Amino acid sequence: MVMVSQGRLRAAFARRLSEMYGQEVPAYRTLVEVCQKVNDGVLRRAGAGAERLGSIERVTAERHGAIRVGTPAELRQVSRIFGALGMYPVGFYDLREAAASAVPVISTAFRPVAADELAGDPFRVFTSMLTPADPRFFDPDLRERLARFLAGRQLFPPELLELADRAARERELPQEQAARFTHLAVQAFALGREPIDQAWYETLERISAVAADIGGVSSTHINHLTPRVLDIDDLYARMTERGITMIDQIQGPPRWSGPDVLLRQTSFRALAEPRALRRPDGGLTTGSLRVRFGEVEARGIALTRAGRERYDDLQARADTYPDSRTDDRTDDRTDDRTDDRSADRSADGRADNRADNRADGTDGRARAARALWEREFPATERDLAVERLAFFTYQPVPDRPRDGRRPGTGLADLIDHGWVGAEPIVYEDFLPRSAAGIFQSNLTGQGVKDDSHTAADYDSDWLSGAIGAEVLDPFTLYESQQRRSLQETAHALGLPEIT
Ligand code: OOG
Ligand code: NI
Repeated sequence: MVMVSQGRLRAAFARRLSEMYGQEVPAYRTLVEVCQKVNDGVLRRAGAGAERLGSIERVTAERHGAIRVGTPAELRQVSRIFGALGMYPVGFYDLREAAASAVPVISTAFRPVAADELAGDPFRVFTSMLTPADPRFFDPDLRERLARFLAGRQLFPPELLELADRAARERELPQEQAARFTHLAVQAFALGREPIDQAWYETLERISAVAADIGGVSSTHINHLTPRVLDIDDLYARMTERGITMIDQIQGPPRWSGPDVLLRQTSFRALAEPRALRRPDGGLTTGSLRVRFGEVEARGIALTRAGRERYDDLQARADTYPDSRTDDRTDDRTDDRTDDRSADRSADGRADNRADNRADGTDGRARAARALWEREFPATERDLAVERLAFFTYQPVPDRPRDGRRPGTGLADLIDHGWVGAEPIVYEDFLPRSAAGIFQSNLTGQGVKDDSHTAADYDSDWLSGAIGAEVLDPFTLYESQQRRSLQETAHALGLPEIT
């Protein structure tokens, strides 16, 4: 019997999901096509350097999706399905606080955690769950009606869940069952065709478009599927040239001359899609809803807690810059300097200035952010490593000095004297502020959030309990990968430890 491993099952699912989404959302196909062109270009210009943060095979296949569910019971089922694919909940995101408009959800991301699984196919799904217990959004009556509606729907057929449990238990499925699992799973995440109760949908929409998208329909759906691009500024410019209106900025770190860190994302607005609606009088009509959108991302090096604090601080300071397009001229000095440095950047095959003019060159805040980064954020991988601001795996350099000298134990010395090499660890997670920005850019209205009520408490432990599996801490995962490599390197060099 031919068996399909969890890793291959995950890759197959990601591929099939992408085919389904491409059929349903043509703009997604354009996005993938443009990503491909950009990535080919970077590969041509930068050669092996383009693969510093993952092989081109990984990057080409790499996607993340997002889904939203209503209850802990639904979330547990999602967890069983992704568990079959070797994906586990990592990270807790509270978007109720991160977003300015009403986004009544908490989230985690299901993803592989082992380095070899991530290198194979890192498919991940940002998964949000409604927070009906939060009185800032829902009054007792609506909470009750929501609970009743959600209890009455079935997102996943029992056969899918049984196959999922088997795959998780046996860590593989026979080919035939694997095909059936993939088919059912892809279907479960397609856009629902059942008529939507218009009055109920609109009731929820007044509170929050996200609440309506989750609790107003009888199924769940992938609301975007995000490819990975190696030069997001170039992509932004090309999409704009093709007449696709992107949100007005790229979320995350600014474009700058130093290493890519964390995550940069941008998106285009959900397209209006026809949906069957059931009117209050029982008749059917066709309406249009905007629930599926396009997003693209560039990934960088994972930051340590200290690095992340540095990042958050720089972002907060950049935010205080007035967002005005007339500020450009006041900033000339900064501009000269950053332009000098971006010349180096093109030399190693990165974005040219073309994208800069569009994506952030006309935006005072983005330029300020960039200037701030050029001034304050370490500009080399080496500095990020020795200042313990980013995560790396370390290994002994094969042709290290063999002159009989004993190396010291300090990381900086070991790197600088050619004993130890550092490979960046890719950031595999999400950023709450960017996620909130993505949610927000797709909402039709602000919704209602009544701050005279106290927020309902939800945290990572609560979510672990709801899922029935521990929500893993991303920092701990990166940290242990780095620590293992430091221990092995120390051992290989005959050192007691590396400090
Ligand atoms: C999820 C938005 C978050 C990201 O990439 O930050 C997200 C959603 O809209 O359901 O996918
Ligand atoms: Ni996303």
